[in-house]
Amino acid sequence: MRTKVAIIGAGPAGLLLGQLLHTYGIDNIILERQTADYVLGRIRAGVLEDGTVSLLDEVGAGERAHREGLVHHGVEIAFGGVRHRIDMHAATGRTLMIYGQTEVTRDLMSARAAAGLTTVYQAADVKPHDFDSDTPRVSYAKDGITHEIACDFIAGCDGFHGVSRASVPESSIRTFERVYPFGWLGILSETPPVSPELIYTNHERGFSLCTMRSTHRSRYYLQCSLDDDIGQWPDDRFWDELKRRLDPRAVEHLVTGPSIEKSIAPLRSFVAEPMRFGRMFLAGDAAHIVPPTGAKGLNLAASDVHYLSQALREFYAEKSAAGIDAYSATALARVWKAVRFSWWMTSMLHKFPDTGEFGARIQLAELDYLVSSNAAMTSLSENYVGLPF
Ligand code: FAS
Ligand code: PHB
Repeated sequence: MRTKVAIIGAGPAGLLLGQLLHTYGIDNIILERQTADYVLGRIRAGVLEDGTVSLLDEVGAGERAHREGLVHHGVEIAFGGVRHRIDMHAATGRTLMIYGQTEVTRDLMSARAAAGLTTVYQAADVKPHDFDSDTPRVSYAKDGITHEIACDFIAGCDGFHGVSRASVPESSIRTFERVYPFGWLGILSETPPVSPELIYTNHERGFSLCTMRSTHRSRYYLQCSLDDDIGQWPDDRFWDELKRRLDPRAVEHLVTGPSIEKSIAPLRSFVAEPMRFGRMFLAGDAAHIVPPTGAKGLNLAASDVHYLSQALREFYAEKSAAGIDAYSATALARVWKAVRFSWWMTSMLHKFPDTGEFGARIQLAELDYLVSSNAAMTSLSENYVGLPF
């Protein structure tokens, strides 16, 4: 089998890249380790930057997002029992869309199927080969038979635990990492959101986030210990702890109900440099991870594949390698700004056991300055709505 671009991973990065390349007339195949249902079953991001929505529009997969997504003009930051609104639209003229990653993935899968493009699900033992030559290839096993795909390029869109980055010789890659001393315990419930916009709360018991997927489906997060096990968090305990961290008005409006999903995610900042190795490119979580506090993970995957698809378009249309040569530096420039912002939001809003009372006071000073300075709120807004591609 032969294709122009072999994409490893059918998460948002791989699927969006596949559709962008198809739009530009560049043949591609996606190899995915799991089943489509498994991929759809992972509950993850909820906030789309307008740049991400524009890419969905560009590939003809944005219609349902515009119909069902919620357009938000700001968020609230709470501390000391008081909520403060950050009017991001007033500060930037831009908006956010609340539309779950699961739905983005579903829409991209539908668009791909409608275009008759090949996605091999349950592809086992996927391996990139010879990506430091002009004749890269990818092998995989399906139903006990080993297959090989000859290609011009390989796109490693296989997430943090994927095979692509792991296939790069250690001497050719540098990684930068910070692991946070806590996790996020997330719950999904068929209950109306506690407030029309997101509420990020800094509390002495720990961080909490009130978000949503629609006007009848809410998502809540609690900062939790890395030692916590999901079995220790029955729904009642989750709701009781959330109420202890929320401001009085939020507690009054909170509607609780049975969880339809509950999971604990560790938090880390991670960047691999470079993001290109000969004929193989990394994009999305395969190259970087951010703590979800800044709502950047999915949106960074989108900007990576925007840059990569433009570079490949230029290569095939104009026989120029300028774009693919510049891909890593271009993508990393935006990645590191989002890593910084996500680290800053996480540092400001979470309880850090090792920074003590002094650290807690510094956080409150940062928060107090933020909500009393238009310049500070504009800076937060610019980063949250998404820096330019
Ligand atoms: P993904 O991990 O989504 O997709 C990679 C795909 O590659 C997967 O389908 C995987 O099965 C496949 N794969 C892996 N190894 C393979 C192999 N060897 N062969 C073939 N296929 C392989 N971001 C936010 O903005 N907000 C959030 O609230 C948020 N919450 C998150 C919660 C969790 C638990 C996690 C893990 C991430 C969260 N993120 C969040 C970040 C998340 O949304 C990612 O940024 C986003 O999924 C990135 O998309 P991809 O790069 O496509 O990686
Ligand atoms: C979500 O809706 O899941 C969400 C929103 C904002 C974040 C993280 C997660 O910062």
